[in-house]
Amino acid sequence: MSKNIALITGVTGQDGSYLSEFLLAKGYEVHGIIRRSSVDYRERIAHLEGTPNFHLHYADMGDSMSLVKLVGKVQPTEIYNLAAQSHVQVSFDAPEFTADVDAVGVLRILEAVRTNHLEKACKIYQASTSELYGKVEEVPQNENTPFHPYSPYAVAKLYGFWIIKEYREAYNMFCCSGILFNHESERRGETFVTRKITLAAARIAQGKQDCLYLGNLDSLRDWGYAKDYVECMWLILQHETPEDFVIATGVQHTVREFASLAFHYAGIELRWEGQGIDEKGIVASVSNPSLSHLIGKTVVAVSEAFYRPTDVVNLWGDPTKAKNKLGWNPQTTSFEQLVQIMVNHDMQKVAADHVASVMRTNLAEYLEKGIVK
Ligand code: NAP
Ligand code: F7E
Repeated sequence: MSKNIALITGVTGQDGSYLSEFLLAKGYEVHGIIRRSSVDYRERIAHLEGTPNFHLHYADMGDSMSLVKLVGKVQPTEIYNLAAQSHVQVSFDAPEFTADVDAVGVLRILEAVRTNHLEKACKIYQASTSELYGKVEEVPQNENTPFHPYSPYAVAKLYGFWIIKEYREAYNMFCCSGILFNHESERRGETFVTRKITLAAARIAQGKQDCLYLGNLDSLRDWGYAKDYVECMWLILQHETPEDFVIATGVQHTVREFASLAFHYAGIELRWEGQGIDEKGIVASVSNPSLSHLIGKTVVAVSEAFYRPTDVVNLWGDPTKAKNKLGWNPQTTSFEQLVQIMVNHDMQKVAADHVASVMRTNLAEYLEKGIVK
């Protein structure tokens, strides 16, 4: 039997790290694309480095030649194109870079496969997004809902979606898009709203932060667990025909609800007062007497800095097709479990960071006093 060889772009990201674990456990040879950085950015995959079937290569989504050479060298049977400038708000500040990586980057991958004559040998998964629905035209959204992208990120991803479809039809390639709704985890980037909230709740509960500043609290999202979603990426490529799928939980919550629950798991009950820019989350009660000094304090406030020029405010996915055709269970991890996993992780992380910083301070003092040489 021929070997399964996966090439993952975006391997250092949230999804890339979970997908690598998933494919390695299935016996795949996994190759990942990394790019050079002046700081260590491989935290999410550090535990996989040294694993015999796990290989990293330098390349860049903006560098066609590097992609052509790498695809030729690795001869993948499946490519998972996860690399992207994935932050919607950042795409307003760096729209051209976002378009180059998130739109033209998809074309570069497709052409790298064609240049190496692997059209029939290699399947391609494209990391598409619910952001395509943007200024939504119906709720909930399914595979037939019209697109209305509402940010430079979404417009770039729309190109990626259509170029995948075009190559499928023009060259008969097995390439598909997973239209994934927001999926989060303890590995989520710290500037996305969920992780920003869970880290802040942990810091506030441990006296390391006074207040969390957020943008639009009314925004609605369909949040799932990233670990559950990478299975779907694989299932999409194992389906007998190349098709696009919506991947979502089918359950919707506001940013405010996410924050209330995250603070709850950190031992703090919030009450909300005021409207719009003046809205505040105030501590109503605490589960532990050691936190009683927080009662009556404002721990969440709104800042215009986190409003977007255009914001997508009503995402709600209908995963019926993925459920029926792929046999995927959208409810593996509930919203409550997801928030709890993230808060528990960040409570431990903040405590560990504190211990490490005390140790660093002590070490500096000991070095100064000559106790440690
Ligand atoms: P992420 O954590 O931001 O990871 C993005 C990955 O892309 C990182 O590995 C990053 O590398 C890499 N990358 C960025 N620019 C690159 C370039 N020029 N060349 C090579 N690699 C580059 O994103 P994620 O949450 O895992 O999401 C994975 C994919 O799914 C993305 O395409 C995202 O747009 C899409 N998506 C995500 C969600 C979600 O809710 N998470 C939902 C729908 C779609 P560095 O580590 O070097 O920066
Ligand atoms: O924002 C609102 C914000 O940045 C969610 C990416 O993975 O999912 C992600 O994009 C909502 C928005 O994710 C803050 O305005 C309020 O309405 O966590 P986010 P996103 O924009 O939905 C999609 C599916 C992707 O494809 C993307 O790659 O929360 N919000 N206050 C805030 N958002 C942030 N980041 N920070 C705030 O302070």
